[in-house]
Amino acid sequence: MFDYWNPHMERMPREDLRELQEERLRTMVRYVYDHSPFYRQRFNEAGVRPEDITDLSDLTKLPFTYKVDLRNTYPTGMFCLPENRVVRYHVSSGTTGKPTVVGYSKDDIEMWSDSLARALTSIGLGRGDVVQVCYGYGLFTGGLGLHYGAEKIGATVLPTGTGNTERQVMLMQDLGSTAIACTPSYFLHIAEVAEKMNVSIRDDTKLKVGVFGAEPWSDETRRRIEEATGLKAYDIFGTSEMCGPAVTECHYQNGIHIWADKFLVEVIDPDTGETLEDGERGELVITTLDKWVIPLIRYRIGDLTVMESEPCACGRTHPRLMRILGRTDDMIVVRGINVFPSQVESVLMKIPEVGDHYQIIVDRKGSLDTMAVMVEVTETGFSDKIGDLMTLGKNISKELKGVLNIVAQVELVEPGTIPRSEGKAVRVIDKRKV
Ligand code: DLL
Repeated sequence: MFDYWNPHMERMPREDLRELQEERLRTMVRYVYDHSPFYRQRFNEAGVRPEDITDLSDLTKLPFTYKVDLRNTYPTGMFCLPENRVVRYHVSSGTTGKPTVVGYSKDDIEMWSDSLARALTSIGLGRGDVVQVCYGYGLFTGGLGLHYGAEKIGATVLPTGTGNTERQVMLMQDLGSTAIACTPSYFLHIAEVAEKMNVSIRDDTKLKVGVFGAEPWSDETRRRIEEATGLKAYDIFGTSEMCGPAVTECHYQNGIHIWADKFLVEVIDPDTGETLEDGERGELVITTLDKWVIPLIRYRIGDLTVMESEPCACGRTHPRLMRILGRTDDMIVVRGINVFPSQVESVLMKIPEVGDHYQIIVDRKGSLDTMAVMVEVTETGFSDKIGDLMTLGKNISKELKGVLNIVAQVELVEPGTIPRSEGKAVRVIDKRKV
């Protein structure tokens, strides 16, 4: 049941993988130098020439690239192939400034689908599965990415996209979806709507696998989803710049397998740029080894993670990313203390009376930052005994203080109060920025 899509590549001995990476890196560095005025200028400024890069130890000679480079060269200034070789565009919105445009050649789409074919196979999907894709279709990479990956492995795709949640539940039942792909926050909403429709995901549908990502989520949320619905909930990661959703955990759920023949990953200290060791938390940097319209060279994705290079129990030899904590720019700084929404989520989801939805509101009173956490309480937890709720509020505040070392004002609200999302959930409202 848990097969390999490409056993030769997925189980390749580390030494051979390294050689393959080196060969591909040399080719890629020469390619971008010859095809992109942007990269040529960057390399020239850093005083590095393609022939200086012979093996992986030379990687750090190459300059970093950043999201702002894509913005500054909007729309197609970083493309290495002419536009008539581009078969698709995706555009990521971003909250400020110009969006980023990613172009794909036929080979780029093939590389992306192949990456997902390996990933989806590793979580037991294949022919006979019905994969309901409820990521957004369109400029966002989630919908079309999963769509092509699932078709490649011979599964049946149900391309419902986002929204119209009652109809999602009806089609899930009527067409027998066995897997669902969406943001974890949207899945929580779908489960809630199903319950209101008297549909039990566990008993009244064939769903067995969730492919959840595009936003940070915690192991505690995973546990809740699995316990409430009987699904196996897998983490999927990707960014529009690397292609889109591309890599997942395998059925051991022990880190995201990042295909080393396609993506060369480093984890660095975000402040100094120094390469970190396995097990150390830092910023993810990606060099693409098989992508031709917009190759990335030492691209600072901005997400914080921890890398593990030991082969996984499943036999795959590629490095693993041990959960993505969030982007450095998702981090909120409250009174000088760094807080990631995913840390708040981990604390909250351990408390049984707390529902699945929360929101963090940061503000400034005078010169002092304040942080409030709006927390939905479960139907059963929401007793009308004021005393119980006060105790719960105090407990949550104490737990948050213990982990984050910050005093947060906890506001308990009734189930259904916090707006639900169909895509990436809005976890933080930072009123200091308004
Ligand atoms: O979110 C691509 C995607 C679609 C991934 C569907 C997974 C599933 P962007 O919109 O460019 O692309 O956003 C990428 O989202 O840098 C992370 O900060 C965050 N992110 C994506 N997956 C995860 C995850 C898509 N599994 C940004 N855990 C990334 C935590 C994630 N954060």
